Amino acid sequence: RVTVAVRPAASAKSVMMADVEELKKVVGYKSVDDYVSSGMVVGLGTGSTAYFAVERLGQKLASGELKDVVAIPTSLRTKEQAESLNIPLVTLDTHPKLDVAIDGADEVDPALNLVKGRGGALLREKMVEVMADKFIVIVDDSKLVDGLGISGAMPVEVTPFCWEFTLNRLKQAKSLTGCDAKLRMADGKPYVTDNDNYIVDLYFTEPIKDAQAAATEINSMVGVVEHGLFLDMTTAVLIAGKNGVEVKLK
Ligand code: ABF
Repeated sequence: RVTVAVRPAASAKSVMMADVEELKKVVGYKSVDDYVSSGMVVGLGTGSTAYFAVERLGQKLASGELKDVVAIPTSLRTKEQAESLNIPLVTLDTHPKLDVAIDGADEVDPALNLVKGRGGALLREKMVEVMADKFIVIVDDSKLVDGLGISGAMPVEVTPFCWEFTLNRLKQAKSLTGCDAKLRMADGKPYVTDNDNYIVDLYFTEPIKDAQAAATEINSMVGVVEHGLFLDMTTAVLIAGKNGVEVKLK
């Protein structure tokens, strides 16, 4: 009797997931290959796409292809990944200027403005990325949107103190008409960021009309720490799709 082991056919979803992972890896690796040189100070983003940029940097330092690079992580989980790869880490305190920062995004609009923060790391990401001479965004093509705020949450990091007061002010904001606001939860409790703050996620039924006005109004609220609109910051977006990588320059 011969038993033939039959490998279960990969489901369409698992094939698709594998494809997306491959796309993330392609742009993650390319961002380091194209934009990181020896001697640079590099900002390391957070998320499953930025994960591959960190992996590539670790490889090139280990092989000696890159030398004398120091990096600033944008989250505790990126810090842990970088430490596991022996990437030398510094902070903004000693290195307030960076040559390049590389990070993922949740949404990219035609003007290369971004929504970021669904991974919960928006405050440290924005602090690091505004100080970089070049900010390189790495995405698969599912992140491209016609207008910001339509594919999911637009995160706002808020102080835990009177978070509900701040949530209600966000709901009533003139520039955020029609938005719903929800406290981000994890395991039945409020999600807590690396900075011990909470996140209020804003949800829109149509694209944010004036992202700059929205950013200004959100920033004017004292209980708000930071928000996920990354405007006029992008230098280049590397977009991985089935036909390869497209590079969009600001
Ligand atoms: C991080 O990357 C977050 O700002 C953003 O939410 C996330 C996107 O994650 P992924 O690359 O896993 O889609 O920068």
